[in-house]
Amino acid sequence: MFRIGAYNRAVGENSVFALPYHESTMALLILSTPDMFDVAFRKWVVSKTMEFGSFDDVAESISSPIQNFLEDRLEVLCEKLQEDEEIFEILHDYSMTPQRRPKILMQTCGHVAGAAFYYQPRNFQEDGIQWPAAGRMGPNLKFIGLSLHPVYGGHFAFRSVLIFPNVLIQDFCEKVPRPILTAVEDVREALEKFNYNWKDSGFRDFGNPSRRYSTTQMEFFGRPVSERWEVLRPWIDGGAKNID
Ligand code: B12
Repeated sequence: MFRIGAYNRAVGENSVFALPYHESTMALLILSTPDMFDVAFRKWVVSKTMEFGSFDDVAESISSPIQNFLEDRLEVLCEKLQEDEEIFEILHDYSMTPQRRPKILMQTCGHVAGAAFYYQPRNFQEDGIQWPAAGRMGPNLKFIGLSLHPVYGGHFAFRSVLIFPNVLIQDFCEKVPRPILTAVEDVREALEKFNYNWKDSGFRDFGNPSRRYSTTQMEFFGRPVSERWEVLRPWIDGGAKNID
């Protein structure tokens, strides 16, 4: 939980990312943990296969399975809030403005809420050394920061933020996030793995997480979107024995 004012102060009150709410407005950040995929999403894939008749039919009809699954799950929550006549706005990690700018910066939210420590490259530079080295990222890609969670390391994702414009929590004090890595070299290594080798999920293990993604989940998120459905086929074809 955090106040919009705390987020706006971090991104810069006059920045394009500042959100237009009273500074004491309550916001709730939703993260997904390893079980989101390995338990809940798996059940959803099985039920969709039964509904559509075959795995191939589901794969053909649903192009963004994780997004679709999360929308189904959040719909239940939103209906409940609407029943209670609560006014709220929901922003997702993938919510973009018409100019294709993220509507909300999830890593900043995570840090401000005290949920996950956000390691930003600019804080780990050294005088006289050019780090990160120029020219290693693909076209139009920036060397970006990484958030690490005290329990999950990098085995989690930010999903959504619920904003309640009528709920003002003036006296609330956000939690301070726990630093996960102490040595600057470890931070640089984690950031390099996240930016140069994210497909192998190695960055997720920094901070010694006690809960981790399954191999299926790591493979799924390491693949291009068009190849992801295929990773899930064993869930249906092989039954329970193919679940790790
Ligand atoms: C754009 C984006 C991409 C793009 C571009 C990535 C790139 N390398 O250029 C694409 C689509 C390619 C991409 C790919 C991936 N992404 Co991505 N991506 C994003 C997205 C939507 C926005 C990031 C962004 O543009 N930020 C804008 C810049 C300006 O923000 P910033 O640098 O933090 O600057 C702000 C802060 O510095 C703040 N600030 C200033 N001072 C201070 C002080 C403090 C204390 C604080 C807290 C803040 C603060 O103010 C600045 C703004 O004014 C976020 C989701 C989201 N909505 O946030 C996910 C996100 C960063 N991606 C994520 C991931 C996991 C990935 C992938 C690994 C996907 C995958 N398959 O699993 C890959 C590869 C990552 C990589 N290293 O490139 C995760 C990272 C999770 C984590 N643990 O940190 C995020 C958060 C999504 C999520 N659902 O969790 N991604």
